Amino acid sequence: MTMKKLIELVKETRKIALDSGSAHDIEIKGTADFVTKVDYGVQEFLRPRLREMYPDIQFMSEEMDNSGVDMSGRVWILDPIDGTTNLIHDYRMSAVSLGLAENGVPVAGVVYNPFSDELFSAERGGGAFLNGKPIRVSGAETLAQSLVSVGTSPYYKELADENFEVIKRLFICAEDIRRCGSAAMDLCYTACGRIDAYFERRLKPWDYAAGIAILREAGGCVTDISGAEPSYTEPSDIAASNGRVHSELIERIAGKA
Ligand code: LIP
Repeated sequence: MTMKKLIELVKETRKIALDSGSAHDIEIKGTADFVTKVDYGVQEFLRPRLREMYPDIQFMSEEMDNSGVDMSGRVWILDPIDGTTNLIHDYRMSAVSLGLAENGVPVAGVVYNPFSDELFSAERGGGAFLNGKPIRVSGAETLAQSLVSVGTSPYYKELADENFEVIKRLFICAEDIRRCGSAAMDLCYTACGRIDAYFERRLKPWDYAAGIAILREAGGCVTDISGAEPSYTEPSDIAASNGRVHSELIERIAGKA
């Protein structure tokens, strides 16, 4: 697989992603959970092209039935638009997030924000890049030195009390918190040192597969909130960091520090 070909293919989705008319052609999937004609357009642009370029790799995507996918092989894991609510509001913080999993873990990723024209990429053992330039996580040694991005699990309002208790604990001990609305961008911002840690519950594998490959190649650490490998078949509660603050992050989330 050549990353150059993959990057060029993902960048071709820019025209679809910036089509504001399609961004307002919306279906409601659930509480605060939407899909637009842009989501479908990006998915149906990439799906046949990836199959033609890499016929032996399976395909999993947010806006389709993935029940037949066998995670023991190689699988594309696509979020056609991560940050769909941001897209609908023209908040300009959304990304095409394409990960590649091999034997159940991410080994490559491309995350592209068409609004900023920033493309994050990584392949296992090859380093992580932003628009072709190498990126590394920050040097923050403690949460007190950190900017921490948080997610609010907006599709699961029943988690609000629990989530905001954790967010309050992180706010008290960190420099400050941020909330961008795209898990893939949060993981990539951690990879390039713009933020130092990230927490969000009940994310889906397509929200984080590509960003995990990129953040790990940039020297960071991503686990579920118990410290284990996230699932790539079920939703996971994600803790991500520059690695240096990861133990403290897990303890603060658990309320043990
Ligand atoms: C979104 C994530 C975001 C999270 C939302 C949703 P989507 O992905 O990127 O961080 O808070 O609940 O999961 O649904 O826009 O692809």
